[in-house]
Amino acid sequence: MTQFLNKLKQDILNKIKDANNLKTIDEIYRAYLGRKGELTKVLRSIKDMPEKERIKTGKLANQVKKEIEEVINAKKSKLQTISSQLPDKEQIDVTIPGLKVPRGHLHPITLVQREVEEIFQSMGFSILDGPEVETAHYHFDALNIPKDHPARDVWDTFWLKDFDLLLRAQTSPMQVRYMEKNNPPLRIIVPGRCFRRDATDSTHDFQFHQFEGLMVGEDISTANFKAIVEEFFKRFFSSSDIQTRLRPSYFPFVEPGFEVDVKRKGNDWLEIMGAGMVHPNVFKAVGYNLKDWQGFAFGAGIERLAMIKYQIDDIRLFFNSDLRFLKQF
Ligand code: FA5
Repeated sequence: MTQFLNKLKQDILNKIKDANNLKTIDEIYRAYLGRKGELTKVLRSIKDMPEKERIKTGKLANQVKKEIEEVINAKKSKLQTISSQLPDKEQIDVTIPGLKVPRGHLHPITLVQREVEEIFQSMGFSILDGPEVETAHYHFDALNIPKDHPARDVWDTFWLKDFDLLLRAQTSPMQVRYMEKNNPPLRIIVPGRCFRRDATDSTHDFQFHQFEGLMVGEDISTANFKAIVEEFFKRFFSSSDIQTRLRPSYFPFVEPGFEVDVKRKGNDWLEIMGAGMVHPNVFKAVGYNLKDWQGFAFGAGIERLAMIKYQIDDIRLFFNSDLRFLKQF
């Protein structure tokens, strides 16, 4: 019996040593020290043994039981400490794939603006940025729109109360700012945001983007303007049979003035830009000698270009942040 008990003790100790979770420890306890456990059975049988045997085996069996209980308790508390430091949900599974951070992408208006810039850059134009808040001088007076001129009403927009400042309704003031500081020959493009008190509809918003174009030299003519915008449309729409038309129009800062329309899929025309030959009064305002220089200017709507290119029938889709729309670009 002594031999049997020593062997049993060794087996139990080995199992406890190998156990690496609380559930296994409980199973070991039940298997040996539970009500029907192996060691419990031995302890129960002691009372029926002959006296000599009973004393010897009883002493050993109780020692084994005490020792096993101590080792089990020690192991249990060790495992409890480990598991409290590492709760189940934080256990690391190195096989789980990493979390994907969804990447955004450029807004369609930014994409179109960059495309416009690239095309004009390849034709020798420089790209400039201008202020979104303008003075009345650059926005009106220097553009041949004096205070009492009815054309002020068209661009009379959001004023900053008590200051002579307004949110620009067009990118044209940058013509003046640039020519004041630079002499011809020059070719520039100025993309940027504009603001108007226009009622919104499918082709008008109160906030939109334009790009201003300006080319001045000794003999820059309407023919040059036509050639450059037609080349631009051809490249922008990747098509040589895009239909455009030039209509006479009026802007105080050009003479003569035009508007350029592009034919849409549904066969109607959409106005894309205002344009014309720079008015002598604008050259005067920036200090150019009228006899030396002539040139053309234009202001085109970036949303309108994007609408034709991507067949979008409502301009308001660009800024209502609907991801179903934006994800298509
Ligand atoms: C102008 O703003 C002139 N500064 C253009 C110009 C520049 C003429 C240089 C001559 C020389 P207009 O108001 O037509 O013109 O606007 C030009 C373009 O901006 C329009 O053809 C259209 O494409 C776009 N646009 C104007 N208003 C809005 C609006 N509310 N929403 C969206 N696009 C608009």
